[in-house]
Amino acid sequence: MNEPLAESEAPQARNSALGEDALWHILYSLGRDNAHPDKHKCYWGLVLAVRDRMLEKWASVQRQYYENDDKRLYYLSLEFLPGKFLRENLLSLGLESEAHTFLRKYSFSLDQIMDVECEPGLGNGGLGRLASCYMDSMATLGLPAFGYGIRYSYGLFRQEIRNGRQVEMPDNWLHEGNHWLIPRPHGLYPIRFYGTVHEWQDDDGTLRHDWRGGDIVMAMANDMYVPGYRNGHVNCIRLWEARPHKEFVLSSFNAGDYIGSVQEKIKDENISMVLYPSDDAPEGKTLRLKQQYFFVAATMRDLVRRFKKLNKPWDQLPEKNVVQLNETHPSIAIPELMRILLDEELICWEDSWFICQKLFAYTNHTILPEALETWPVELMERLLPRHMQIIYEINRRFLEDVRLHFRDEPDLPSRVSLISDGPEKVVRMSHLAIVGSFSINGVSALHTQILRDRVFHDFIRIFPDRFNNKTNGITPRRWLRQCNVSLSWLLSEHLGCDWVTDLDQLERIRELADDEEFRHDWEQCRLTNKKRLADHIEKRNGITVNPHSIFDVQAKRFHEYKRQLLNVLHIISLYNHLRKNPEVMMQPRTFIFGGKAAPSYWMAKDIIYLINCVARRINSDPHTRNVLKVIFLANYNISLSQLLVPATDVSEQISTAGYEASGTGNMKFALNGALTIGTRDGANIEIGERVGQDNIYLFGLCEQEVLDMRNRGYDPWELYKNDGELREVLDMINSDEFTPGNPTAFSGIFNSLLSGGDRFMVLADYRAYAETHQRIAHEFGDRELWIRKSILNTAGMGFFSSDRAVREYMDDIWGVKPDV
Ligand code: GPU
Repeated sequence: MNEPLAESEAPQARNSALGEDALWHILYSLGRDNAHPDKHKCYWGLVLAVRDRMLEKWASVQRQYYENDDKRLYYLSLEFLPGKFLRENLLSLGLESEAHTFLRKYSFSLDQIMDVECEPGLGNGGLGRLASCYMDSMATLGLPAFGYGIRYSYGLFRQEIRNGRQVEMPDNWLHEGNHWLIPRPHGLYPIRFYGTVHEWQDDDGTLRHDWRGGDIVMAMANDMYVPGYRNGHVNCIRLWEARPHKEFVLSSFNAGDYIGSVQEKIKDENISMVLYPSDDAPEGKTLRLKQQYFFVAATMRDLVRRFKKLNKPWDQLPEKNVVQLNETHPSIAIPELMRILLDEELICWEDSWFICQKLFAYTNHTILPEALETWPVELMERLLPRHMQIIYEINRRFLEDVRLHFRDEPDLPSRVSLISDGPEKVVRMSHLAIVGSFSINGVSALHTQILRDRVFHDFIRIFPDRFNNKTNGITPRRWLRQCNVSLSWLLSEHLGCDWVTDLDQLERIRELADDEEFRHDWEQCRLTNKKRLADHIEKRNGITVNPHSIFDVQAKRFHEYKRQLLNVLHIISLYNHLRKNPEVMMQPRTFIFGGKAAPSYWMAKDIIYLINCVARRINSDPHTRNVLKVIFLANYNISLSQLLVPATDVSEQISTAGYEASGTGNMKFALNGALTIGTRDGANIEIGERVGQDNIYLFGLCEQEVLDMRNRGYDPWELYKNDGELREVLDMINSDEFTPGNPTAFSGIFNSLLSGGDRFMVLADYRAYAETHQRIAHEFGDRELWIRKSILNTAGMGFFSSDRAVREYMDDIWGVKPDV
């Protein structure tokens, strides 16, 4: 993303062997003896050799963008979750076998050296992982696209389980340095906070504004490269890191305040220090708003700098660029661009606003009211005084328009206002994003419908053409080809290799579901994956699980709406049933959980504790442990997910209908041949349509029924009274059954389900859930039936490729074209 090299300076493509280059780098780049490289040296040597090859391609692709005058896409996201790089990059660049040859010489496997790599946890969950899947597809489709985010020094915390409870440990992922990331210490951008706004008049007498003073923090780029799948294309994700402002530090030095100046330096670097560990529920802290503005301001500088080099008039900015906002987190980009155009480029309001509204597009990822971002006006006024003025002016003009067009609806302006009048005035970031964008999309059909009908209903009438749906997708490279090698081989044997970039090809295995030999091979692949997971569980948790049991997995962030509770309640009732009927034949089951809770989300942490207490009790009961196991895998992340996904028989997607915007874990499991037990929520509905209703287990209240039931007055105590099995389970939770000597350990959970009104309708869906599980256990026993369903799941999942999703964005929203 630096200046493109002139043709004569262009590097020559590498033609030495990958292994030779790795050895070269061990000596000359790492400064280590390369005579008998150990695992670490082999890993880092390989990384540098792979990186060389990516950089060559990247440089030529950048040159191409300029030469072809391409329209560029800027994808702004406060989170990215790329997972480990080495294997993925080898795969994309077609360098796997060369890497194997090199490693074999030193008796290492790729698996072994992958242990050296640490995973960048620069995101919380679905939203960050989606950004990474989309970056992969953009590179694979050859789009002129740039990812932008923050290089957090500390990623999402590492989760340990101690005495059954989550403990958060810092994730110092950069402690060894990281050669996948290239820092660019030259050409830093100054980013301002606080300060004051001065007014002045230009020669025409127009009132102008100038934001001055305050604190300056420098933004330094760190570039991370994303190769397309075997197409010679490489894009880049630019992650900004906060650096101290030199002059400021110097002036303090001169004043003799050495310690004071060092403290200032530390304060400035804080901005990019740590990722906020909340998901679907923003924390209204000043530092978070600083992070948002910091990365957005630096990004808009990059965009404007590149545009200016083209020497085109400003009204062509949206013809040559488009900015996709991943949630409202980067939506301060809208007033920031207004500020640049108005105050620095001295363009008039109307033209500036016209440019903005044609440039930005906004993706919404949640309808949870507590997750819709707002910022106190008072904070915004202090931290970003000019932006607050601009937001007021955007709002004034917008509301004037609304009043004009909707004369007979006097309440409408206050409902759609960018600023809400409560006890504390706040800026509603989603309203800002809607008013300032030409496209607003939801992430599944149901979610977009809910945005239309409820959450943004007023805006649909004001901007009917702006709203659209883009159902999420996942990259088949990481989520099938890489994580499920055995199944990938089987697929390629029958389909050829094109499915990796054309996932609809999977349809062609539908007919093989009737082929006994294919079904046998399919089952063997699944068993291999399950054994690998069983080994991992044995190593990590010291518990032996039966690879022939049903592997039932719920792996995702802990949130009440995702209802891990519903799952545990059912496990306890299965346990009760077994104890009461020791002679009963039951399909052996292994229930596996993984996921982190936000450190301040007490209820979610209690649910983790409950699962671990129930697991301890069940796993140690000699009467049940051959048929029932409960496993909590600590520190769920992308790497662990890659191990879980291909080994899962039953995928738990059981959010309260209407609450999960889309879900993407649901897609990963089904793509790998798991059967879903799920509610009619998010993308589950569309998965059902694609894989066939016979091949998915949908249960429980649908979104409308949830609303109706709540409106009618839902009383969880009624269910408690009438369902004896459920009551027994709840009473156990409300006693010291799982926490001997401490009967109140889970009273918070008990109360939330009963006196608290059961906001997420756990009890309401309980019976349907338990019955569905019974059907699953029965059908799992019929191997032919189950494997057939498993194959039909994979066969139907082509639609959920992120290549399809990105193509839809490209055609309907971005208007960018592949350049390969
Ligand atoms: N999501 Br908002 C997050 O992971 N974090 C967030 O802060 C917000 C949404 C998720 C949704 O919960 C999930 O349903 C969706 O699949 C995912 O974003 C990607 O769209």
